Amino acid sequence: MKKLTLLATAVALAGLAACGKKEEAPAAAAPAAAPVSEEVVRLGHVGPTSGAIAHLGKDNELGARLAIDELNAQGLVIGGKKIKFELLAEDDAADPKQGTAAAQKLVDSGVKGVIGHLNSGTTIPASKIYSDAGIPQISPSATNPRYTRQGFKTTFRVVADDVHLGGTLGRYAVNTLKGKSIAVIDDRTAYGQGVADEFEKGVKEAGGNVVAREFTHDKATDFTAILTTIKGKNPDIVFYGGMDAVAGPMLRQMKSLGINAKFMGGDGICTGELPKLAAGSMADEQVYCAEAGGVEGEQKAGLDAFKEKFKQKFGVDVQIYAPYVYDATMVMVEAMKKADSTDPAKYLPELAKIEYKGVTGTITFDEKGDIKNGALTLYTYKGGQREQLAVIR
Ligand code: ABU
Repeated sequence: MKKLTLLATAVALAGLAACGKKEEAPAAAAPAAAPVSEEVVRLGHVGPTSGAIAHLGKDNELGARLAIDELNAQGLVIGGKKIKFELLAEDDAADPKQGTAAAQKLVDSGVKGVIGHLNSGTTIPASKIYSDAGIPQISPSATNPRYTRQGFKTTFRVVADDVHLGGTLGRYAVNTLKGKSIAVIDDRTAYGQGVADEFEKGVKEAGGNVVAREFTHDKATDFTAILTTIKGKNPDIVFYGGMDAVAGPMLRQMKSLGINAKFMGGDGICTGELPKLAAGSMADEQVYCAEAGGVEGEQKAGLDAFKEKFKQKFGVDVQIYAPYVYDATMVMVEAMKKADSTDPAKYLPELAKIEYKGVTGTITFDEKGDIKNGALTLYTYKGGQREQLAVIR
């Protein structure tokens, strides 16, 4: 508006000057409009791009890169400035200490928002740093409920939490898979232990029987002792709360010990990589897991198109949460557009009340910052491929 007023004034002055001349001179050319200045807006992404689940951290990071590339191609003008987004991608190696160091580095670099982290164990401690700095954070994959229950105004999550995920899987184990005796293992991380606890509650709620509860850790490779104990209880289902990098070798060792139980897990094992990590030890329809989101009907076509676009651009398949990272980035920028500002204090209120139709469905947040009406997608594996069973709300 200011620019238009200046332009009109300049044209009017040129007109007045022309009136004062005795001889008709050719009309002066209108001054060129001042170029829109450019603002570089830094957005952070954090995930484990090194270590045992680097394939998942890279999957997430590529989701952010795709969103940033598309946003930059749009040539957005926010607050009167042409915006160029710059992605600052940090590796937290799924380690809580590295997670807080990465968070501090991003805050010090002046990011206007953060997408991440991937793991609950890194996302929760990092969230205090972002909250203290007033920087909005959207986790695309951390499912521990504690993350959004700390009273921070800056924390958001675009996936369902472990209460929903673990509880649903627990009831599914009893009601649908007809599990009579169920063993539960977790990796003692914020995610693994939390989702296993919720699974156990779901099993008990449905009248099922948990015959063993064991634990390992997120870097373990040998499960002989706990699997031997579990074998002695003869379970028909083994649930593992943890990530695919541990679940794969666990499945191999279950097979070599002759444990033929079904194997269940949350979103941490529900990846494209699991069959490779299990190295041929997964029978068809032996493994059941759930992604903490999902779409059906017409929306499914949008998600499928995203996966195709992702493969075209990066030459790899989506592992699990890249579409959620993409949407989280788009949602954050949508809030900036609505506020006409990239200032976190100004766009945060818009983010809290956003309604955005993304490739993973409609994103709106409740008062804690959790996605409203979050979905789960149940999967099994056949022929080494993830196969969708159902989307549940
Ligand atoms: N939600 C599974 C993987 C990430 C996490 O919550 O730790």
